[in-house]
Amino acid sequence: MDEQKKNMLSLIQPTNTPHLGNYLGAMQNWVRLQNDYNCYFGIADLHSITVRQDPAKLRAQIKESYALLIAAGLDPEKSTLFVQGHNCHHAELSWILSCYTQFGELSRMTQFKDKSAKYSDNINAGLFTYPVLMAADILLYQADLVPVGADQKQHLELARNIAQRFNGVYGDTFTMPEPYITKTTAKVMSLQEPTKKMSKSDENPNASVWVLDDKDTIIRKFKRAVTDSEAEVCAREGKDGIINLMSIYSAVTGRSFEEIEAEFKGKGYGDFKLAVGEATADMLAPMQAEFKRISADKAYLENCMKQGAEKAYKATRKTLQKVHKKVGFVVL
Ligand code: AQP
Repeated sequence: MDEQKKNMLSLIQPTNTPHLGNYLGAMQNWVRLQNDYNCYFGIADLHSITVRQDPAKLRAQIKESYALLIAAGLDPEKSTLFVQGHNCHHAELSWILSCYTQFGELSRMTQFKDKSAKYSDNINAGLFTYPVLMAADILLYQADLVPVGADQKQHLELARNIAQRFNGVYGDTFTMPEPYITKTTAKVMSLQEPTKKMSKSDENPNASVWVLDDKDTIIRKFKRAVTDSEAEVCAREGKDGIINLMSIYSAVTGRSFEEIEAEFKGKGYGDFKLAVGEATADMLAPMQAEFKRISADKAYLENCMKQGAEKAYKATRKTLQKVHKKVGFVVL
């Protein structure tokens, strides 16, 4: 760990194969950030079981997501790449922090309201206390910065409130985390309902582009993307589908909206959708090839996971001991 650098932490849930939104909004940025910060990037397996998972599938997805982080360009030597459940400190701090979190605070979390409506047959306590575990993830690593999407802002605010409360009672214990917003973190929307974000749990097979989809599948999904009845590629109000495709094309090619409008002036949506599909598939191809190569080397992956677990454990031991001392536990 470089003391001069700030700490950054972010996790991804292994609830499915990551989609294009996870890649453009998170993974790609993480790769850019790994040289400038002490980075802790992890697979949030503990969070994922708030929704019922098939055990064999979950295990495969944890390994797949972990391999994808490396395939995307994260260096396990430079950053700490870990699986959350491999470091028991997360669950332990989460319990302690839950005793410093008010029931009312958790009741106000919009994600709890949304998810309990979506999974009404399984409104478990974990779904309710999920933000406390997220606070523990962040505070455990003394994270200065947390790259968050708009959907996670409320949870980060709660983590800050918990830290402030704890520090207020016991003196400086936790670093106050700040949100890290990158310019390129455009939210990728569903290809079928462009007012809804692209999501791992979307059941419509044409709504999300998975980062491991092959070129033909990617192009087919873009061709079926919901747009509008006009035929003009431009970012006007009410053209959510086209704006989403323009944002994706812009993120993938680096072109501005003006340049995109000029490129497709006088052309139909068919040409535009094909171009977005091809550019996306070409961007993902090197990561897919690298994923194939890494996944074949099971010993390498397991070794990286073990090293990541050790690094994560070591990085967080001091914080947890400090917390134990402050609350009055006997530290051996
Ligand atoms: N659509 C998106 N556009 C841009 N960024 C996104 N992220 C998620 N969806 C989009 C960012 O990806 C990181 C990891 O997210 P996560 O695994 O915690 O998943 P999530 O936010 O719960 O997203 P999903 O994929 O929609 O999962 P489900 O369907 O299970 O709720 C985060 O940095 C997130 O902002």
